[in-house]
Amino acid sequence: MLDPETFNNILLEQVRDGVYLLTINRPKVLNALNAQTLEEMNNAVSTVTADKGARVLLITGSGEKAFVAGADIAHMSNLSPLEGKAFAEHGMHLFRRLETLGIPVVALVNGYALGGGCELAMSCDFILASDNAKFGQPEVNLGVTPGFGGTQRLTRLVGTSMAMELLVTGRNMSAEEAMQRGLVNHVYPQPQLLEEGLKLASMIAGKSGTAIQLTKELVQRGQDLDLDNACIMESDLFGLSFSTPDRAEGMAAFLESRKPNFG
Ligand code: CO8
Repeated sequence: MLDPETFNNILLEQVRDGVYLLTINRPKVLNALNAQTLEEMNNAVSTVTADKGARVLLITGSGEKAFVAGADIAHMSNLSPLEGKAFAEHGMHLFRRLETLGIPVVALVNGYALGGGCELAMSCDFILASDNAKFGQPEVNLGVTPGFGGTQRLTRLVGTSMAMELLVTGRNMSAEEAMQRGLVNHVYPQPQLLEEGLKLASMIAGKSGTAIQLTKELVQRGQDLDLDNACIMESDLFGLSFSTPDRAEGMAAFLESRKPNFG
């Protein structure tokens, strides 16, 4: 556990070599995100970034009921329009940071992922869910729009018409439906979710960190480019990967019929 004194609303642990687990820890309000929680998450991301041995960041919620049930409605109910905009920008900045972090970020969605919770999960590289997870953007019920990227990321993930249905009805999706629609990669029984997440994280942590970093950059940046330019970028970073110690180790290991040790 890292500096437990520093955080009130989250926990950050290095659970295995190179594998960090960030737990949003406000179970009494179903892990709702207020400004302090966003700030603590931002600081946690800085801690992880500063560790050159970090390989994977897992994000989950405390308890068995919720990942994150949204932005904190009590907090938002007192905000002026400009404060609301600043709060949205705070979340946007953090979520974009997760999306562009040099290591994979995996959401372990262990219950409700609504509003800002669904938006947080969608800003991770991919989502593993427990069988009791529920996803939705219920902001229409509160008289506001999504504000942490929900209209944009949901549309990119499930397509315009399905995103519109979900956004204008505010209905929840089960974990199974979310998987069918491409939002979730795998669904596990609730008690197995963390263990499955750790297993996957350990597998990723054994691969080449530099290759993963460049791959993530290609996938993230390539989405906003036309195919010609995206493929040029891929050739460039492929070439760049030849300058790394991981390339020397990975190819030598193959030729010597042994497992690579990427350190
Ligand atoms: N914010 C604050 N408190 C919450 C939230 C939340 N999002 N969700 C739940 N809580 C609290 C409840 O008020 C309750 O507190 P208390 O025990 O003091 O009454 C406690 O958590 C337990 O919740 P419930 O009793 O309601 O539990 P249920 O099992 O009956 O229901 C639900 C669970 C269905 C998840 C229900 O709590 C619910 O509908 N929550 C709100 C979901 C929601 O609308 N989320 C979207 C919020 S808006 C948003 O996220 C916008 C993001 C962009 C922000 C942009 C910034 C401007």
